[in-house]
Amino acid sequence: MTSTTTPAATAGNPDYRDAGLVFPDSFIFGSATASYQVEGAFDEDGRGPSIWDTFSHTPGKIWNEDTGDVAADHYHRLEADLDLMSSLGLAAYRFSISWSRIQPTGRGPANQKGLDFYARLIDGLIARGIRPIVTMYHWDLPQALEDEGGWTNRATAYAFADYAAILGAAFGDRVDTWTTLNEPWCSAYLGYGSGAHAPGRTDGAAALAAVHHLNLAHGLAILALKPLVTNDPDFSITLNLHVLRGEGETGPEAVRQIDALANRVFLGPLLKGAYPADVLEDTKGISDWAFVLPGDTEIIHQPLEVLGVNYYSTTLVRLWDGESPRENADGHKDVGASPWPGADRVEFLAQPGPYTEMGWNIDPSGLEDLLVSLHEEFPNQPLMVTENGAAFADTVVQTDDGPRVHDVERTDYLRRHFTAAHRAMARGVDLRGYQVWSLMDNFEWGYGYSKRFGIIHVDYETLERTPKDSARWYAALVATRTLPA
Ligand code: IFM
Repeated sequence: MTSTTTPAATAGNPDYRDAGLVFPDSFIFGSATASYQVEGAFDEDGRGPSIWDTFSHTPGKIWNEDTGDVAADHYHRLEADLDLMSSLGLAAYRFSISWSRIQPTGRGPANQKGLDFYARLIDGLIARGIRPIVTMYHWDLPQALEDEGGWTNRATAYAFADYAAILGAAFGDRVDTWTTLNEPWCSAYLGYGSGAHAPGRTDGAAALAAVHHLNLAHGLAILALKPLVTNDPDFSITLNLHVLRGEGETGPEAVRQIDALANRVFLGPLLKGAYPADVLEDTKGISDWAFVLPGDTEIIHQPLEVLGVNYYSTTLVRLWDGESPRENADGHKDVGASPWPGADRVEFLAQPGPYTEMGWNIDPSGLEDLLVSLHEEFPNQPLMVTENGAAFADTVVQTDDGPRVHDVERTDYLRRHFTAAHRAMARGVDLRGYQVWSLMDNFEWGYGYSKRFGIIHVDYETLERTPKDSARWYAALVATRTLPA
């Protein structure tokens, strides 16, 4: 998305700590999680294995050999977690549905116990006045479908549409927002390109096929859902668009290449009904894109009531000169192959701090830039921040008021990013809401339980929940709609 030739260009107050900003009454404050990251109960009530069960149980793939078998045990602690959301005053909860809880092998009849769990969740939210924002797919593909080729197989997109129809028939009267996919960039390029994520394949051509089949799955799912819903929901998809900064003379060309692979390969078919010509050209040595069949881009190009945007940090790139030691701050050398098919000359540069515990630079100007540039390119497209938050090393301290987590850095991170969002709205962006990542500490994929993103602390021994100071700060923001000092 947005590109500049100087890193971290910030207009106005570079601190992004404006106080007293007021969000409109209609603004939807919420928080987000994902099924494999929080639910646990991996083999209960008929749930089938997903690619993340297989991957996390493969030695060497996850920090400390952690798995999502128990995770935050949300499956068994649903009522208490719903009460916690209510105590924070959340207007929305963004969660994902585990496909293999609904269809254990990704095909065939619905597993009633899986549907029952999500019915309890959705009804529990509605009873508390919290909008259900459903993500239908947050990376946990049923393993049986991966055994048939996963997202490299066109049939997976059609299986996803069948799954969408099951969800539509079960919950199509009461879901507020249907989000088809979360961050298909990660599913395609980390899952099939770099191998850092499940299913762990390292094949650039497979990653590009996965991109297309994920896009196709999105369109097919909306077409399957629409006739089944009886309320008036929003249809959506969530993308982790890359905010790109270019360094030096070759910056603009490096930005173009990564923008094509990371952003426009999704935005093009989704919002314009066509793949960008340059991405096909840049990757022609890897794939002929013969998997795009006539009519596919029309299927993908469905109206979206809201586009979900996940933002954490910025990316700084230039082209490698072929001689100097090569920089690679996006870390893909650590995991083997590149997640960027066809962009072999792009170098990912370290950026100025401060950083979160993930090593990601903190730059709220990137969120403002991203929202404004999306608005400029797609002026009639409403947006929602569907994820933003930060991992920091938290400690629980005992106080006279009971256990507390004084997560000053996370609170400051959120405050600065809410300021950025508000500034974007002041510049005309139609931003409908903001879902903080994450409601509670959880399984952070390859990092296992070593990174804590929650505004609620989870003790992984006792599974006890402790709202952090950031949760108290957020509750005050939600209650007053005004950014506290
Ligand atoms: O935890 C993830 C989430 O599953 C997808 N978006 C980024 C988060 C932090 O890495």
